[in-house]
Formats: sequence, structure tokens, C-alpha cells
Amino acid sequence: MNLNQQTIAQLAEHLENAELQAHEVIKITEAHPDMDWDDAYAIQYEILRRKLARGAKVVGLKAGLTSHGKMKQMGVSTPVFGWLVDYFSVPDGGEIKHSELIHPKVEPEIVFVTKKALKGPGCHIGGVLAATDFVMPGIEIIDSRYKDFKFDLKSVIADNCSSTRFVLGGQATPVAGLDLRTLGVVMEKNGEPVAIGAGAAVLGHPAAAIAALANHLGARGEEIPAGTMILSGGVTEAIAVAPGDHVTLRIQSLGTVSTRFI
Ligand code: 0L1
Ligand code: MG
Repeated sequence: MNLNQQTIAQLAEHLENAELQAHEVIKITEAHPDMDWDDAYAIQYEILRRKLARGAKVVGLKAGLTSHGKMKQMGVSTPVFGWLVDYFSVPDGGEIKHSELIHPKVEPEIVFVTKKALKGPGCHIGGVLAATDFVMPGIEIIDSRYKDFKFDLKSVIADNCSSTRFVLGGQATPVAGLDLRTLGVVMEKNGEPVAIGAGAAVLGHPAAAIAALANHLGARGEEIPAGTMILSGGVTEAIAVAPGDHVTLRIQSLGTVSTRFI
């Protein structure tokens, strides 16, 4: 690590304030070009520590930048990982206040819920499928705290991978008999299809994103506990939304989930 604890705490406060007050900031590597990957995750975990100290609860995990659409959109080539807390959760069909966010975008995601713990290294698609209780459709709302969504990977990791809200819905569906690679994904904005894809867009198989998360946590001596909800990453590029927009995600065999921005 290259940053001291005081700098990590100060950057965590800076990024969390940007989230809570809905204002943009300049990517933090501008002022801290020597920041390394461990520093980036240390800042992310310090933001989580601050939230937990105020009573928030972790309700899930996420993998981001797992599809070519997302990687191309953001000009990067490596997945990133973050956490989800209770106040990020929006009920199916519920409203999201656009004014509480900076420049939100929506992503169509296949969501996993585990029934057994997963621990890397060496976690693979087969292990993930054996440990999956069910999958369901989810809309992730991302809101990078960085000006114009312009960042590098270390800055975005520190910012908890742009996480802000998520909506789960559809049917909780066991994976036996499903080919997650060929599941069709259609996201509509105001009734028009705006993003179309299939599960294989996520690292060739969405379960590979969960395996990558288990292997990432394994390197930190951590695991994905049984009963964990995990967003496996946007199947397509993210779509910007404005107040008044209604977003519906339909995933073949898994059903529909929707939200409205007010
Ligand atoms: O969930 C995601 O794929 C977001 C990862 C962070 C990059 C971004 O803000 O698009
Ligand atoms: Mg996402």
C-alpha cells in the first residue's frame, strides 16, 4: 500500500460525502497518482465501515465491468467488485428520486442468490452453479461520483464501483435446466427497447462473474457466505436516465422487474 491510514480515511469521507450530498468530484488518482489496488479497496472498505457504524447493513455484493459492452463503454478491461447496503434496495415497481443522485444510469443484470458458501482461489462456474439457490432479474442503478463518469479502475474501485441503488424482481428461478448464456435480456426505457443482449455477454457465462468475485475475496481471506445476493454485472452498456423515465427489464425465463425515476 502507498497511502497512509489518514489519507485513506480522508478519501473515504470525501467520496462518501459526494454520494450522500449528490455532487461530483474529480477522480482521486489525480491528487494521488501513486494509489495502488490495495489502497483502492481499503478506501472502499473504509466507506463501508462508516456506513456500518451508522447502522447500515450489507445486503449483497456485486461484480462490475464484467461484459464487453461495459468494458468498451468505460475503456477498461478488468472486472471490479463492491458491496450493496440496505438503503440501496428499491422495491420492484418502486420510485427512485433522481435528485438524490448525480447522473444515474441503469444496467440489466442477472442476479444470483447462493445457498452454499463460495471460497476462492480456484472457484469456477461449476462450483458457482452448484452453490446457487436461484437467479432473478435485477436493475442496477449506478452513479459514479466522478465528473462525467470519467475515471480509472483504481478510482472507481475506491468509489464502491459506482453503486447506488438496485431493484430485484421477476421469479426466483433455480439454475438447473437453464442455460444462463443464452437467456435473452431486453431493457426498455419508456416502452422502447434500449439495451438488448444475452447472458453470455457477461464473461462468457454470468456464473464466471460470481467465481471471479469468490476468487477476489479468497485472495483477501474472505468468502461469499451462503444466502448472499450478488449482481453479476451489466449485460449491456449502461443507459442514462432522467426524471420521469420508466425502466423495465425482461429476462427470458426469469420474468420482469421495473422502476420509475421521479
Ligand atoms: O456495476 C458496474 O458495472 C459499475 C462498475 C463501475 C463502472 C461504472 O460506473 O460504470
Ligand atoms: Mg452493475
